Amino acid sequence: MVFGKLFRGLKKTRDKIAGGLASLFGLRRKLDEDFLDDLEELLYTADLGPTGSAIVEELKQAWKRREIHETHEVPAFLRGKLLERLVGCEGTLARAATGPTVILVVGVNGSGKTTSIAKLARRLQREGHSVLLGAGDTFRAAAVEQLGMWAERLGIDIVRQPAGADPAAVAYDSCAAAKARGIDYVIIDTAGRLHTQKNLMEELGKVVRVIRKQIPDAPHETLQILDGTTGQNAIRQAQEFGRVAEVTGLLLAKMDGTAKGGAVFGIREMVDVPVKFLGVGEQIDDLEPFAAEAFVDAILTHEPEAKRASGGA
Ligand SMILES: Nc1nc2c(ncn2[C@@H]2O[C@H](COP(=O)(O)OP(=O)(O)OP(=O)(O)O)[C@@H](O)[C@H]2O)c(=O)[nH]1
Ligand SMILES: [Mg+2]
Repeated sequence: MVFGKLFRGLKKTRDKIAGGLASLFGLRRKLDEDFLDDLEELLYTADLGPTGSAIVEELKQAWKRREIHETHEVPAFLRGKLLERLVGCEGTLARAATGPTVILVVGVNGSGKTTSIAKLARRLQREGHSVLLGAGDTFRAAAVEQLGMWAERLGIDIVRQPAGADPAAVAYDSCAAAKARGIDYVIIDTAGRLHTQKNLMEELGKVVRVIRKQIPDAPHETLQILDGTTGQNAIRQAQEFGRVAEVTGLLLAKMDGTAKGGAVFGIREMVDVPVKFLGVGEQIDDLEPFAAEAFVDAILTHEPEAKRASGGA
């Protein structure tokens, strides 16, 4: 088990889940209906939603079939059931067969799009890839500036136009520049929008169409950035967005700022798009590719245990 950035970033969720479980086990050593009720309530408050109830029901059946007898067997059972639900979620990005890979980044206002783009760019850069950013949020001058600042800090190319320009034109130019310069990844920012804003959703459709004029099989990824602090509400946001845009992956930002990290399970269950990355802080390196085991361990490992395992630091 690794106690790195992800582990630190998920502290609030872990305090809720692992901390809650520890006190539950301290309180009740006997596995009975009361324990199961308390466990269900705990998982509910940790924002696991229907997933929590479903797992407790499975636990109840296992207990009735006498496969499980005591509370100390519960953590391993939970771990297995939680992992089962994350099958298919992994931190890998699609890659173009040849030429630039295009990643289009979408989401509602303030979800963490621009910051996450900078983090992704940094990650790809560290893996040895060349990256170009497209400042497709032409809605506000400040948005172009924000991306420009990150590009400068990272020393990577950015394609931009003055505020008010057509975002599709920026996307088109970005893809053209990436092809001409032999760039590996193009990441295109977009203005925040709600799925209900018909014109803005159509604008997104246009962005995709012009990207395809340059690179026919692009965008290779359309990443929707979700604000992790919204917990279960992120489910609806992803479902609704997914109905109007071809989202291929989810990035949950601001996971460090919430105890509602359990929402990942509901998202996985209710949205047919894999969680690919987690944002765990405001710094450039605070991005973690999603890994089911690391995630489950980071929310289930009670802190004193973690300290023992990591040498008491
Ligand atoms: N703590 C924390 N803050 C984050 C994370 N990701 C983004 N933020 C913060 O969230 C705020 C909004 O981030 P932006 O990247 O500007 O969000 P956006 O979706 O581009 O916003 P708009 O362009 O206005 O729609 C900023 O203050 C970021 O620093 C994260 O993983 N953790
Ligand atoms: Mg932005």
